Amino acid sequence: MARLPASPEKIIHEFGPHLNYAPQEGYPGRDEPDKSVKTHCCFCGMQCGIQLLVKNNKVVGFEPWMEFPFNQGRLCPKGVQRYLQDNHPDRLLGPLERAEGVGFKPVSWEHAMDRTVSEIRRIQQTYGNDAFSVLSGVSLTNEKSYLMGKFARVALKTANLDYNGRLCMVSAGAGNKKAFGLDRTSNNYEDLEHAEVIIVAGANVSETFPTLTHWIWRARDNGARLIVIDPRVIPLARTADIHLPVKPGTDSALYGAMLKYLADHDMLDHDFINNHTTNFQETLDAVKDYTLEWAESVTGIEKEKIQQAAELWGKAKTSFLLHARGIEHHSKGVENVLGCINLVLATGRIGKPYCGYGTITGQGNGQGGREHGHKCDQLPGNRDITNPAHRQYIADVWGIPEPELPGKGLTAYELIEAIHRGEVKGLLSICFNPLVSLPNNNYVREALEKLEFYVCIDFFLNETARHADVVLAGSLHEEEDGTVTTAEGRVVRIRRAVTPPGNARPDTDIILELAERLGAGDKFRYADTEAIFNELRVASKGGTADYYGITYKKIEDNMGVFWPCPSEDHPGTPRLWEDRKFATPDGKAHFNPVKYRDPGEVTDDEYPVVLTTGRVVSQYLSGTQTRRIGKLVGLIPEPLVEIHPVLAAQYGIRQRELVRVTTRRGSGEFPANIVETIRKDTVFIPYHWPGKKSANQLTPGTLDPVSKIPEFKVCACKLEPLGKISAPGEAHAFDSI
Ligand SMILES: Nc1nc2c(c(=O)[nH]1)N[C@H]1C(S)=C(S)[C@@H](COP(=O)(O)OP(=O)(O)OC[C@H]3O[C@@H](n4cnc5c(=O)[nH]c(N)nc54)[C@H](O)[C@@H]3O)O[C@H]1N2
Ligand SMILES: Nc1nc2c(c(=O)[nH]1)N[C@H]1C(S)=C(S)[C@@H](COP(=O)(O)OP(=O)(O)OC[C@H]3O[C@@H](n4cnc5c(=O)[nH]c(N)nc54)[C@H](O)[C@@H]3O)O[C@H]1N2
Ligand code: SF4
Ligand SMILES: [Mo]
Repeated sequence: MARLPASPEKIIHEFGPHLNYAPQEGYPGRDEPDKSVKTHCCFCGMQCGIQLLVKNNKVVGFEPWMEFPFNQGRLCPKGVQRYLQDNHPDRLLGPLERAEGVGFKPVSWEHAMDRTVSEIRRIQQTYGNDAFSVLSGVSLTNEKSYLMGKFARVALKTANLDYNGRLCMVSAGAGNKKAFGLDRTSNNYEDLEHAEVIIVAGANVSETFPTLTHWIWRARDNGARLIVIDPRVIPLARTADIHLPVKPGTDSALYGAMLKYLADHDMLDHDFINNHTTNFQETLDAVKDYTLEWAESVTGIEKEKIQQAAELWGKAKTSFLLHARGIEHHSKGVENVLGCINLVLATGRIGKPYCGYGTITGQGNGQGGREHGHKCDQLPGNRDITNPAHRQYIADVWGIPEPELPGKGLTAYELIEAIHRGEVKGLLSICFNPLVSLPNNNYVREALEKLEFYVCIDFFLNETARHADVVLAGSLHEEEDGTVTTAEGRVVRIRRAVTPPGNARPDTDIILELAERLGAGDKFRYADTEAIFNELRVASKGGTADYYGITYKKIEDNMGVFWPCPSEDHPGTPRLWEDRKFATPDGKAHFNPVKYRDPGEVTDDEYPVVLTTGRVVSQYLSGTQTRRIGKLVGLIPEPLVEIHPVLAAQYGIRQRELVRVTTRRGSGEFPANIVETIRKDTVFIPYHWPGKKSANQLTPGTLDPVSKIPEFKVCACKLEPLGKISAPGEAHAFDSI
């Protein structure tokens, strides 16, 4: 069969909307689907609208959902293949239990639940409640995210609950809260369209948020100037007006120097700074020595380019600054974010038409999932678990005495460290694959082996689940109703298209039954998913992430509602801060001083090359879902190490030669991809693969002191050519774990 073109627009135009449904050679007699269900893609934070085609309780294809305002039918290569997960032969069809000699054996739900609950009880009675921990994830809907927070605090009574957003949005969240008192992008993406200047910092939009590229192209068509800040000439940078190839780990020096330049050349919005912000002078003082020459010496970017970027940004009337993990996955992640926010506040261009700022949320429900309380320091509505008034409010909603509500627990990587030290003995994970996604994963593996009991809820046996004692077969995105919140802050409806196959069960049913068996059933009785959402609405009421006025009906009627939405007659808030009242206690936006400091690990004679890690367009996160879809595997079958020709020549590395990349944590072998699109001192490896192909064998467990995000984006490595040319796809993606 002919290979399909990668461009989704091309697919739709050339093949028509019935692409996956149209009878094809070799599949005669495929007839009309029973129904088409309007829902959203299960992958990234764009949450593109899609219609799933269902036949005999199976998803058999898709059609674009043209009316959904954000993507208007457009989908990326992952979006058009996502439906292939449903009937995948690896799908878990019932609970499993570890069995000596055979790996796992199927068991009944009764047995799996009994064993799980008795192990939880044993561990908590022996070592205390906090010795049993939970790791959750934000591919889960708002309802399930909320439920996991309540389940951990009310049914398990443990403080030790955290989530995979800890690897993702927490630096941005902490920075946004410091500056604005609230954690959401300021404007919806339609405001990109008429922005005069757009900065994209550490975000490979074309590969990681492909459908967002459309809004940037719309702006370009309208004459927008584009500044891309990335150590690589990413696809978006090819046509940028200015590309700043920053040395990984040095962004805050760049933003500091740009701020000083704006101040020195009086390109500031004095009225906005004086009336609506605090801390400007202290922030400026912090960068008083940050000349363009100094910034060039730290970041490796020519000073003329920094000056051009500052001039463009300083003189614009409208603008949008977007960033993602490239600046956030650092031990200075929060400082980098604040450096960007300082540039936005200095020019007052926020919360006005075509003037916006925001982090681009990564995971499908990365936005909603970071608001409703499955973070170790957070209660629903983005409330603070250490704030007595916030605790009392949530304890009342949950019907428990406030002192029974556990306090702040450990963050995700700290939890792994506590397991490694033997302090935490049990783990329940859902929607998280830490063995592939956490840094220094040889250390993570050692920790997993020390657990006395580990239970995992997933629909595939991911790499971490292979270390579990019990695996509970849960549900895919399209197997439960619910809501998610897109990267823009728009709360949308996920509609159930099919029910779980075989003996698999909806995640919600599994969590509710565990709560029942743990003796907390009276706090966990809901008629349906909407009832969970209605409780979440009340729990979020009055918090900064206020969903109280959002109902399922309102979402249906409007194709989504933007939070905050405090009352049922409130239309929702696509653009924040139009009234210039920020969510901080004093109502002002806060500048924050940022001094440059080195990353956690710098290069030296032994480890002379910078290593950074990230993504490719065809794979998603730890790859559990996308490494199972043939066409996506076909696009990029294995991770390649990107090396500049000059660096390759220095080591005598040839194209596709296997290269051993070694850091202080470990080493892996990757075929070389020699490209001119990367800095000469830096190599890049995508992280979606396990085992010997895992980038996270190499990355350090250094954390940002505030957000506790790991420093995935910079460490020091050495390179060694192995003399063997590897044919494309030869190194198998599923080798040992
Ligand atoms: N195809 C695909 N799309 C995805 C995902 C996926 O796994 N695959 N995951 C989703 C999720 S959860 C997330 S978080 C997002 C992530 O989206 P992005 O943040 O766009 O993705 P990354 O590839 O991790 O990193 C982005 C860029 O940061 C650059 N970078 C590295 N170090 C630095 C630095 O020090 N400074 C600067 N300025 N840039 C640097 C890298 O070269 C890279 O191009 O993508 C979402 N979308
Ligand atoms: N080196 C390096 N490491 C990184 C990054 C990087 O840039 N570089 N990026 C980091 C980032 S930004 C992120 S977000 C993390 C992501 O890391 P993870 O969260 O560990 O990655 P996922 O692949 O999403 O793992 C989620 C698991 O949840 C399952 N799942 C998905 N949806 C559902 C559901 O609805 N119900 C249930 N029960 N299970 C579900 C999937 O099958 C999968 O096994 O990785 C981080 N790790
Ligand atoms: S851009 Fe994101 S949400 Fe849209 S189709 Fe691609 S992976 Fe899915
Ligand atoms: Mo992420």
